[in-house]
Amino acid sequence: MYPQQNDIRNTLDLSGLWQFKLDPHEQGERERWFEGLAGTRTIAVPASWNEQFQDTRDYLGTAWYAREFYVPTGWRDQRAYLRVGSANYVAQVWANGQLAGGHEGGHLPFALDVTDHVRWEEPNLVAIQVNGDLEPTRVPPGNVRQGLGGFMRGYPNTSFDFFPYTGLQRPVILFSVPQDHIADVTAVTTIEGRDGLVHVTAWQEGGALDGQVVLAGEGGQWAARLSFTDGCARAVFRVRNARLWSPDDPYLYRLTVTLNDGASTVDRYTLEVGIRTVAVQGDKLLLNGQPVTLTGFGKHEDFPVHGRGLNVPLVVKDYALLKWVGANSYRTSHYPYSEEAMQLADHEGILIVDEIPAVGLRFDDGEKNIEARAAQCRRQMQELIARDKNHPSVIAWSVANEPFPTNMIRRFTGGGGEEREDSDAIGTRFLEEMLALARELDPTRPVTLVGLMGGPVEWLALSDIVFINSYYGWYVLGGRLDAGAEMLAQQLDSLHQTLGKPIVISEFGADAIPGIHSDPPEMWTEEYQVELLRRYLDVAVARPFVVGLHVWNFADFKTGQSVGRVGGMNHKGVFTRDRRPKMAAHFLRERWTAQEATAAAGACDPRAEPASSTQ
Ligand code: GCB
Repeated sequence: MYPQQNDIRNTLDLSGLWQFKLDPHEQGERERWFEGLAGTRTIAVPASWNEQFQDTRDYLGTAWYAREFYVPTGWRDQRAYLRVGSANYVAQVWANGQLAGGHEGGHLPFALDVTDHVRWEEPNLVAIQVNGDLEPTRVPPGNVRQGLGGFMRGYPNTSFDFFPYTGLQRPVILFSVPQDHIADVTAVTTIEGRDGLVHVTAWQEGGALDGQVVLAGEGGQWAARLSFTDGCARAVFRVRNARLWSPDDPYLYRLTVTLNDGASTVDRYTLEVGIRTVAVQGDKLLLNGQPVTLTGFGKHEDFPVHGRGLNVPLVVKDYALLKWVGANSYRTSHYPYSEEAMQLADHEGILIVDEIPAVGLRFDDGEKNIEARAAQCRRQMQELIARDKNHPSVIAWSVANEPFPTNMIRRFTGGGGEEREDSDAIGTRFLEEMLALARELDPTRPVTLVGLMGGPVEWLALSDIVFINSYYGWYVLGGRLDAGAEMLAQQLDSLHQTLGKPIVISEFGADAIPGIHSDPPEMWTEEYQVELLRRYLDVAVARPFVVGLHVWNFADFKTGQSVGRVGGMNHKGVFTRDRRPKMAAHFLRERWTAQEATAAAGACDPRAEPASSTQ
């Protein structure tokens, strides 16, 4: 659970300046650096380490962070936890020289019980060892053996198209809870007629206390007793004429769970709850029983200097720009984003497709590697759903981005890619397993995998909603916008005919270097980017089964260096990296905000070209 400061619980944010030291020869543990770091420099946390110094840009190996802090005396009777929001990729934590635990996986929080290590009335030392090496067994993978002898390979050698930022990228927080405490709360909402039902499950740890749950918001306040059996208790509230959560009205009720020992309140935790449902029906995506069309982007957590580090003002700015451009949604491509981003999405009514870092997966490098990645994907899926299950903004889980069929190159080059290979069958099992796990952990949301253009239809068929990345007019049929649009239309129609499910075009776009222009449009110009987006929007609008369009990308973002990435950047953003609009942003705004106007007027398809614009 996200740490909370209230009258009982405490938090101490350790963001700020830390000591930092690279450990390229892996000598730190042997030399007991966890007892104190010598010869350090000072670094900011949270932030990726790569751009804070010139010599750390491409360094992904082991490094150490350390800092001292006091624990408030008032916490003496409570349990204390150290919580790391994100350490990319693997971390070990020492408290006062004692190993407290570790974590693998770069974008999800972990909390370690440090109660027994705390020193009262004197400084405490925390040391965190982080390693961000790219390895085939990690998720996402890197340094994967590839054909072509390294020809045209990028640097660093990722299996994904974004810079492998490394370090303590989200806040490190010390928090305390009472000995007997609320361990978890789940709120699931359903709708019956005009009523909203809020189904609450609470878990307590340590005690056999009684509890109470109170829901408050428009229409009143509702309370129920929680009696725990085996640490678990349930309650259901019926909210008459509920004010439903939606992008137009992201209304949140407040749900407070308390534990008491008869005389006093022992623990308290408060959640914000949006009453809403998500469902797939035939080829429609429904929010609160009504068809919804996703407009938006694939994004990245990316900005100069702090890299992938949490930057709350940037989260706020990005959501303001999403609204400005008329977007209602985005995908957390290609890893879970900060908890603050999820909270703000709840407040602002942004619909989120929440993705684990399973990008660049292949199924042809041996059972050992494949199983290591599968284990990691399972863990990340469990941790992600545990973290984000209560956010009304999260409308779907994505278990992978562009898993790669072995015969892909042959599929592209027309060399008979239709025959199936063993590794495709391994891929099918892998993806089936991940989707089944997500469905089991959360039966209330649709699940998807994001397919590679031209990838196996049998993989797309496994999803509840078909997500497909599509680069006609760019990687395929580059320079040929009309031919690209024709291919897109054919592919969509054939997928719809075969699968009969709603389709989201989850990536499409063109790189555009800001300020480069041409008429007629040519690749890499702002005009070409606009014209490609226009064609995709036009093809989609004629197909009601296309329930979402996510442009790639919201903003330009940093990648490794390669021949396809000018200045080490992917320039498919409709905003520049510093959030200035390109022509494409203005174009989308014209299309997507006109959609609101026509929708409000009760007109036909809201995604249609506004009457005033010229073609
Ligand atoms: C994709 C990937 C994304 C890349 C994008 C591109 O299909 O999912 O991570 O950045 O293409 O621009 O090549």
